[in-house]
Amino acid sequence: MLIKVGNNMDENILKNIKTALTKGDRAGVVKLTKEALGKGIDVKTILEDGLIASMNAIGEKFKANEIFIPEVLIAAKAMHAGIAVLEPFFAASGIKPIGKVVIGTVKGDLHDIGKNIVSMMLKGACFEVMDLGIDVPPGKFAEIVQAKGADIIAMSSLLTTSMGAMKDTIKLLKDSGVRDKVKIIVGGAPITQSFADAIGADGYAKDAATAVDRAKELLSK
Ligand code: B1M
Repeated sequence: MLIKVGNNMDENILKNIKTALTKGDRAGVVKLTKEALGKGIDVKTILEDGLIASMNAIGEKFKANEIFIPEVLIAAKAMHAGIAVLEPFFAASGIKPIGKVVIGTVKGDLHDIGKNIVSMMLKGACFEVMDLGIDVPPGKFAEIVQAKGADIIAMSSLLTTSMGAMKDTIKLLKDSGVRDKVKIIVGGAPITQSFADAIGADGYAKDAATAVDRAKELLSK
């Protein structure tokens, strides 16, 4: 029943998905994703060559300052709508998440717009994401790693006053004996590579697209 993209009509649908996603046309992405399924294009191809390829292109444009936060957010929402159409078929297609990320804005900090973009882009790149929300105490990160396991902890901070909570979290993970079980990525406006190095994080990302790249790099190590 499943076929690979092999003809112009199929390629056109994937191209149209890309155009719709780039425009942030949520209804269009949903319609075209359903159409692609209806034409028998396999779920993995729609996901990888349609939705993920489009989101990667958005990430590159964002990094190059060709588009900005609002466009990324709108595209990410359209991407989610497309993924929601495919989700019921994932298990049958053998698509597995490429890794599990536990994300949160650290203790004392209520800013979540950037964190949510990072979260959405990670989901778009096929990571399983557990979002702990805002004002997340160090103990919560440690508890989740111990109880549920994770490949990556991703911490966001927007305030100079909350940056220290990242260091506290890493210390608690060490004290709890789980530091070596996870990779840690940090980011947010006041965070720098040298701060990340100083607190012993494994990676720093200046924006959401780079966070996806870092997460992939860390998993491949
Ligand atoms: Co706040 N705030 N705020 N605020 N706020 C800032 C951050 C501030 C720079 C404004 C200023 O003074 N110029 C300043 C911080 C100064 C500092 O410490 N250096 C500030 C302050 C002081 C405060 C309060 C203390 C104000 C007060 O009450 N006196 C207070 C603190 C509350 C608290 O958190 N405890 C406060 C409150 C708020 C609101 C609630 C009103 C609101 C937040 C709403 C929300 O998030 N739901 C708010 C907002 C909106 C802002 C500004 C205007 C915008 C932040 C934002 O969402 N940017 C901000 C000023 C500014 O940036 N112009 C400001 C857009 C977002 C997409 O960018 O979050 O940087 P950003 O995320 C980027 C990257 O940083 C990166 O990727 C994202 C996308 O590419 N990134 C990661 C983020 N997390 C990452 C994690 C990663 C990797 C990359 O890996 C894990």
